[in-house]
Amino acid sequence: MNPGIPPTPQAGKMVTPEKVAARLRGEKRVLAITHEAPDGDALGCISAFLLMADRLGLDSRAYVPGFAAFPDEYLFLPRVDGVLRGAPPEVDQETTVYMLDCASLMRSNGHQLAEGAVRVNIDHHQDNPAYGEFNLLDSAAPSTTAILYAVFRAGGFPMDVDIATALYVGLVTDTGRFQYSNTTAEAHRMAAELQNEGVDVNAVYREVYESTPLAKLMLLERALCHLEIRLGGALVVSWLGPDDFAKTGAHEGQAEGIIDTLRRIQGVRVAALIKERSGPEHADCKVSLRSTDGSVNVALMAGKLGGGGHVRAAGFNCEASVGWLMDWVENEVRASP
Ligand SMILES: [Mn+2]
Repeated sequence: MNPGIPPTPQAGKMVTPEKVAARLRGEKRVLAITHEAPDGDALGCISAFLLMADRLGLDSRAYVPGFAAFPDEYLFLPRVDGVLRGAPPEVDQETTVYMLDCASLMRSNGHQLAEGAVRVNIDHHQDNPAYGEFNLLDSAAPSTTAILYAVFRAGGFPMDVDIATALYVGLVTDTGRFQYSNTTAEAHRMAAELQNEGVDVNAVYREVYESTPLAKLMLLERALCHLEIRLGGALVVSWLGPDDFAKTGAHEGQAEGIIDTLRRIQGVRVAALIKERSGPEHADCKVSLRSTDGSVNVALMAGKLGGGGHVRAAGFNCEASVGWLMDWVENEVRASP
């Protein structure tokens, strides 16, 4: 069998927050996993999960694929500094794996885990194929931390200010500071409840949105220089190459958020950012897609090249040139209704 190609996931059992809470309470060892190139929701989940595991007296670890540094704005979250990187860790029979915010097994290396590992899949991506043995999926949830919060509440688990803050970081970032279309009344209620637990909203704002390293802004400048407007303004596409990272001193994680600047441009329906990565072993591109009004389903687009995500935010990796990918995205957007 080719180890690079995962077996087709069989849809597993759907479970409730109460079921997951009961299971969690009875665990001995847990391993939390989130997707490569983690965002605020992914790292908020990891931090909140590990902190809660401590409070429940569980032996816990966390793993994120890849070696690229995490975005600076989330490094203040407790426990993210101890996350395992690189190849997936060994998992014994007594360990349950909690997959958090992972739309697919591929993007989280979950398919490389030891045979027989029990996976609890907790996620809000609408294209999640329920690959876990147990699945708690809610595509209406504004963030995966919101689902985790439902689990903690269902179990009557003790909250504290650090756990609440980690959950809040996932919520505030995945809702675009409570401005995206996934910002439900429930999202505001959760924010209010977390604030009652002691979350310092302004302190989180300063950590996440006002602690930008200069190198990151210089990377944005480069992305704006490479920007191309296509399809009469409906598509904005830009790219960053190894040179851009070298000249600014920025690392890959610092490209997060650039796509959100591109999508702000008047008249844009789809924004795309292509990051060209060249390593000693392989060169590939990481493509991020955003749909501003939801009229173009970028999750469907990303799915055609092995990626996935949400209707308005998706991505994929591809071994193709920047020029080819720009044209491919243009053709896809032109062909969509
Ligand atoms: Mn998320």
